[in-house]
Amino acid sequence: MSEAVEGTELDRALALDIVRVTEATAVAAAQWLGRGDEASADAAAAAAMHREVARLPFEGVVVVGEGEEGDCPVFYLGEKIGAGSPSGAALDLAVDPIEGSTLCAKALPNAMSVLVVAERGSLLKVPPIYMEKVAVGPGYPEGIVRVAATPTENLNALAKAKGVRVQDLTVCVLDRPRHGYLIEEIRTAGAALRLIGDGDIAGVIHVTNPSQTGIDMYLGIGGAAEGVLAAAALACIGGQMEGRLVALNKEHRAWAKLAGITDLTKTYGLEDMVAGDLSFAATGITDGSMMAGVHHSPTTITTESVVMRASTHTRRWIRTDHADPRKFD
Ligand code: VTB
Repeated sequence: MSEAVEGTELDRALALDIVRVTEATAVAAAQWLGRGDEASADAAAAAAMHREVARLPFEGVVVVGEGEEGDCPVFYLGEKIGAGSPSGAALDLAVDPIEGSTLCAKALPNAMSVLVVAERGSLLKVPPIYMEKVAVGPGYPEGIVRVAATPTENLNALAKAKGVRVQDLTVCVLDRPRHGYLIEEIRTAGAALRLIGDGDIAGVIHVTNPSQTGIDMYLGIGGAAEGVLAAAALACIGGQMEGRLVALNKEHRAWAKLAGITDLTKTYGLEDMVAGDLSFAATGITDGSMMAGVHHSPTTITTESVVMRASTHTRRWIRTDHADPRKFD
């Protein structure tokens, strides 16, 4: 990662500011917890995040957002947002007001609010399509897993590097019909599976700490936006990841073209997805293995967040008692 980041706009402006944003977003989302209404939860969270980001002292450009201009009211790709800065510094923004809307609507674990701010031009711009992903934690030889390799090849390589049997490895995969072949191959190879309903940013982050999470590898096809956000987290924590965009239909191909993606077979390494300094913030909406969710008492709302920085690998865990819940009204 770049070293000339001390004193940059990114350095000065942000760590706590961006946590305030994800906190307010999580609190807004939590009002819809367990209501079975993903759309209202998403709209409330996006509006809260938009309101808070608009107050920050930078000019941000949305590069990973909610969709194309005209398709979504806020956080469309290319939207400029922020209160501006005297130096005119511009930053890339990648947002996911609710990672795991279904988890929020069903009050299931691991829904969280995510915001990444990065040096201008450093984040891969992805259309709202899919990405095939493979990720492992830090400490392994470079290139140990590849998106072009078979799941069995990746498992064998990881087992060898870790000095264990494939049977001792656990792979996290989104539980989707499209992953039937993948699930079968992983089981045949002998590894265990952690099947998750949603939330593949958390799934990828879990590979960075296998002794605690029990997850050694992330595999499969999830959102492309979530892929870049997960890559941003790994840039802060360490670990390896590759991604390849997946267009399932004509509309996806058109979106990819609009985003300037000409080669859908290209493999993106971590540094193709996140090329400069960045800060990553996430706040739990529902209780999860990384953070607690939003909790209410009669006088206080409590949130738990993490904010991390790529250039320094600093990770701060922040528990906040919001003493005046009315400010979220
Ligand atoms: C995943 C998951 C997200 O989208 O990226 C998924 O991690 C991919 O899309 O939480 P499908 O649901 O179509 O499989 C989310 O569920 C967010 O919508």
